[in-house]
Formats: sequence, structure tokens, C-alpha cells
Amino acid sequence: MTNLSPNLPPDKQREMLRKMLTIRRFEERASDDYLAGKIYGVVHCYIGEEAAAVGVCSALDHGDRIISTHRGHGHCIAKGADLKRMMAELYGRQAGYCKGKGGSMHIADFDIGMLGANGIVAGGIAIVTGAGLAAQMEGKGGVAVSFFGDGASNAGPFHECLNIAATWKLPMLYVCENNMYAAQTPAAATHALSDVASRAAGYGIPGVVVDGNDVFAVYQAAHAAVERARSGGGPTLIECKTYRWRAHTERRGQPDLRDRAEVETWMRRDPIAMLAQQLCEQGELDSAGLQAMEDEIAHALEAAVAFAEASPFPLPDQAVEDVFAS
Ligand SMILES: Cc1ncc(C[n+]2csc(CCOP(=O)(O)OP(=O)(O)O)c2C)c(N)n1
Ligand SMILES: [Mg+2]
Repeated sequence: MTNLSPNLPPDKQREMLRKMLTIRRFEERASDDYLAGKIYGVVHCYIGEEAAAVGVCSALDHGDRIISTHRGHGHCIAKGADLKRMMAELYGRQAGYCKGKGGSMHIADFDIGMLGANGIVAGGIAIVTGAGLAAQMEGKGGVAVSFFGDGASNAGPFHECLNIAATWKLPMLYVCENNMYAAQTPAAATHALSDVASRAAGYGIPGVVVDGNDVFAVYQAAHAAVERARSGGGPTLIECKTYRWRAHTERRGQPDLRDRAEVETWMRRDPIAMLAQQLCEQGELDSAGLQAMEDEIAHALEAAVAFAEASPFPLPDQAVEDVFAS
């Protein structure tokens, strides 16, 4: 079972569940609509990893900034992105966050501190380290958060950015979502350490391993790291041990070479079911409350799809608008 819930108001705990459930249902809809040919490009589902995004973003303020990855819908929703504009972007419509010209991996909303998903593995780490430097220079106590995968932790930007962020004591959280695979490649085939968090020692910063399926464990680690960052203590590396339930992408026929028993073991540790059960045991939720939450999310997703479908596709002559360099 999960650890003890932190001293959080029941409303906030229910809000964490609502966000995780919204991510799950959004991803299910995105997958269905992708396979039905309504969504173009690539969709990488975040199903199974919802506690990582929500646990971290629940410890942030509105003005704090995050950056995401190719598997970015969960981070967007956790930071408060608009489901309608997200769905419209996936549908490739003008009303989308990127005017329908970017798709799943190009959703950003600067107004909520979401600096963007990123199709380049480890690419976001360097961008958001710049946001950490900006936050330090602004001097208003803001923090910046980099989400990235275990695969990205093998790439140069991870090491370069941790080094400079540690040296300059930037107000940063580096959050590794270790789902044990980079596409089809097991983590053990690409690095010799069992914990990515141990790499923090090489840069002189704290490295923390948490159960990435336990939203309160993630929240507590993130909260401590945010306090440290805001008070000038510098960055923390948090490794969330988690697992994706789906294949790497939603493409039809996409191979999934993972051991089915391993997948099923992790699915039994469903972060959403664990949280719902805990809230029920604490008397903060009942089955009617859970159903009401499901109904509200289903309604919001129907509205998001209707919004997307009502918006036109971008026109050919809009292709070169918003292009800043070539
Ligand atoms: C620089 C770069 N190299 C390779 C790829 C192809 N690619 C896309 S996702 C991915 C795996 C990333 O694994 P990880 O960082 O663990 O994230 P996860 O997919 O597990 O969330 C790879 C190799 C890419 N998009 N960018
Ligand atoms: Mg991975």
C-alpha cells in the first residue's frame, strides 16, 4: 500500500486524484482516437506514470516553470493546461496550442509555466536549466523543473546541466521518470547503476529515489526539493521509479518486447487505484464521489473533442507563419 498521506487538506488530495484520473482518461481517449485515424503524428501515452507528474506539480506554485518530454500530456495536465486546446493540438486543428502545426510533442503554455513538450530526448533539460537561471536572476523565489526519462539520463545535456546547475546553485528539480525502458531498450543495457539518483553524487547535489507510483511519496520529495531550491540550496535530482503500461507509442503494430508478467506486476500497483483506495480508507472519498469525478472528467473530455472537431485544420499558407528561423 501507499505511504502515509502528507499533511495535506482533503481537497488538495482529491484534486491530486482528479488530475491523475484526468490524465488517464485523456490518454485513453488520445489512444482510441489515434488508432481510429483522427489524430496524426505520434502519441506516447503516460498511462501508469500519472503519480510522478501530479506529485511534483502539486508541490509547485503557478509561476514555477516546468519542461516536459515526448511523453508530455501528463505534465501539461498536471500543470493546469486546457484540455480543449490540448485535444485540438492532437487533432491538428487551428484552435490547438500550436495552431495544429505541432501535434502531441509540441504543447506549451507559458501562461501556466509549461515551457513545452519536446521530441528531442534530453532536449528539454538544457532549455529548462535556462529557466532555472532566469528564476535565479529574477530573484522572486521561482523554481524550474525538468522532467525526463531514464534514457535521457544517459545523454550529454543531463550531465552538463546538472553540473552547471549544481555549481551555480540554480533553483531546479531534475525529475527522472525511470520507467525502466528507453523505447525497447531496458535501462540495465544502457547504464551500470541501478539508481539514476546515484548520479547526483557526481555533481555534489542530493539524489533521491522515490516510489513513482505513490503520489504522496513523490509530493513529499518534490516539496522538500522545492523548499531547498527556493531557499538558495540549489538543485535536487529526484528519481521516480515507475512504469508505462502501454507500448512506447500508440502506433498500431508497435512491438512491446517487455515481459508480460512484468507489465502485469506493475499494473497491479496502479497509482490511481492506490490513491483512490487510500482516500476512501481515510474517509475523504466514497464510491459516489469517485463516480462524480469520473463523470465530470468524461464530460470535460467530450467537450474537448467537440472543441477540437469544430476547429478547422491549418491552411497551407499558414505553414510558414510563426517560423522564427530556418
Ligand atoms: C536525441 C534523440 N534520440 C533518439 C530519439 C528517439 N527516441 C524517442 S523516445 C526514445 C526513448 C526515450 O526513453 P526515456 O528517456 O527513458 O523516456 P520514456 O520514453 O521511457 O518515457 C528514443 C530513443 C529522439 N527522439 N531523440
Ligand atoms: Mg524510460
